[in-house]
Amino acid sequence: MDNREIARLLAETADLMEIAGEDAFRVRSFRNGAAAVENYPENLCEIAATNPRRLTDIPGIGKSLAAAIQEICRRGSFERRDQLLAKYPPTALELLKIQGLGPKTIALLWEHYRVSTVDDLERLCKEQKLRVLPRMGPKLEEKILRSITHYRQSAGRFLLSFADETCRQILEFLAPVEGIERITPAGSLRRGKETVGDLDLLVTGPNASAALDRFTQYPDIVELLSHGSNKASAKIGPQAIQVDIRALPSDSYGAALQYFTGSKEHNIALRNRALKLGYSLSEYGLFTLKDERKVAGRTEEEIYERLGLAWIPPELRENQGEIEAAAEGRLPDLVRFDQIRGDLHAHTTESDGRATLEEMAQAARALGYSYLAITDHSKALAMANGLDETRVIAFARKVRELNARGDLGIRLLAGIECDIRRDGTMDLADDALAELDIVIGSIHSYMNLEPAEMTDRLLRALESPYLHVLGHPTGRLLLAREGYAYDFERVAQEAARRNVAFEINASPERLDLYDVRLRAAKALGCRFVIATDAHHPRHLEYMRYGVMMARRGWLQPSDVLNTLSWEELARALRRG
Ligand code: DGT
Ligand code: CA
Ligand code: CA
Ligand code: ZN
Repeated sequence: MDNREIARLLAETADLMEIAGEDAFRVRSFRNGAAAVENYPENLCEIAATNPRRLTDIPGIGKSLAAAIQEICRRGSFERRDQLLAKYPPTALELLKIQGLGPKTIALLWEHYRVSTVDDLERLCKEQKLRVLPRMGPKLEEKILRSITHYRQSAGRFLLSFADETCRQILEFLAPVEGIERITPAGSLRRGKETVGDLDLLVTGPNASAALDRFTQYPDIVELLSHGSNKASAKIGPQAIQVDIRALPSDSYGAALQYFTGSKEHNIALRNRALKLGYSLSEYGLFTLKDERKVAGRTEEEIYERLGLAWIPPELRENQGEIEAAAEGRLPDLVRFDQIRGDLHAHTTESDGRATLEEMAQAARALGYSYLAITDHSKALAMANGLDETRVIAFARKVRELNARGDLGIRLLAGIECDIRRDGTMDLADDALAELDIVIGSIHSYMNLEPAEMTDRLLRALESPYLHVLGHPTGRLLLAREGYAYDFERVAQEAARRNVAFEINASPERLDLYDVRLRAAKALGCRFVIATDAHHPRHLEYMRYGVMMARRGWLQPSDVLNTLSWEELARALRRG
């Protein structure tokens, strides 16, 4: 059992404890324990087997959690969890994924109506049976129905980072097979879409079908769906993500890669263009209509070229004007990861990060960056130990001293992720903000305001002369929470006018902003920073996902401020 699975069981138990109305302190200790387990570098079951007393040495793991972990390693569950699952059906956990439905409400619905599934809940809302309960009304029923729709759209999809990591592990497992020329992920993963339905892998080489055979031996397979000489499909891991893997001859590899990369909409448009030019296009190649002669198929480039097009980067293949742009030679020169010179959003142990400033600096330097902005939370986030004015000023001084000492090997920027209050004012006084190199303003509370009020709140925030960046601008959490509602265009216009950049938050649960909004904001003259919101040195590597989003938004290096050197960036940040 790996740490992630142990963490999942602990977190799930915390959810059930919350539904059962247990002491908030105990619930939190389970949550913290789950986070500690997930981030721990060694396998906990090995420790439990060899030296169980070491478990309580792990910060966040006390005696009772250590006992729970030992029990989990022994038999896959533990007593407290079993008791709770006897009381509430496991489907009750699914209800927690419905936005706007907290554990207290779920407990109440269970008490009154024995609601335990999403379908039950939907029926009750439609029959207007929620509004008769205390503190509930028609508005809540409406909101829950909307959330259920969103939940169903998300069901069966996975975060890009999860799909990417799963793919990496499979590729590693297949690496020893000999006689393979290439294995490439296609589908939505190759296009860098923020959520992925299933994985599509393509293999070519004289021994490609042996890769399929080996794939069926992958240790994490929970269900083998099919296995032939050209294709194998299986569901993998506790989340049962589906993987389709295809073996292909080299002379049609490009055609297959093009076809299985999609998107479906892009393919349909491309096929129509082929027909107009006298060709048929399929996963086997590009053929003349007249005598079915194959004219391209080995590489993607030769297919696009035959169709009079520049090669189109996968991130653009959504049939959003990329084919026209490729025909007219005006595809954007998309920003690349190797052009990123620094990260502009990172947390440390000063607030809710897990590493010290020095550790974060070292990790950023290892990535080859020339600067890193430390942007811990401000005081409104008391739970995260946010900084007040006094601490901000002391922190800015410390950063200046560290930079002056000159032995970090990287330039640190003193920053803050300043909370935007309900009324749109900044959580910190101007004289403290003035001490900082970079100020990100973010919303972390009152996310359900009416759109007009939320728009005013953001416009007011943009008035602050110290604000440089609007952090995670939609507030969405992928597969969990929709962004808050406001007039995006008005806010983007005002951000452009006041020279406040939009963040592309690269954290895999956020990826915020995203393609459509990026293009809209760019058209209005906005500029962007790509930043990871790292709470751990490892998270700095999420930058790649942020760059994918930027590319999906057609952004060029000149649109992205952290492609600049620190000196240029400092000038660009200065408020105009
Ligand atoms: P996903 O898995 O839902 O995140 O999205 P995709 O884009 O990976 O879709 P998937 O796995 O169903 O299919 C992979 C690619 O295969 C898709 O992007 C385009 C191609 N494809 C699948 N079905 C069709 C189809 O009916 N027509 C065309 N033209 N292409 C298709
Ligand atoms: Ca797919
Ligand atoms: Ca597929
Ligand atoms: Zn934030």
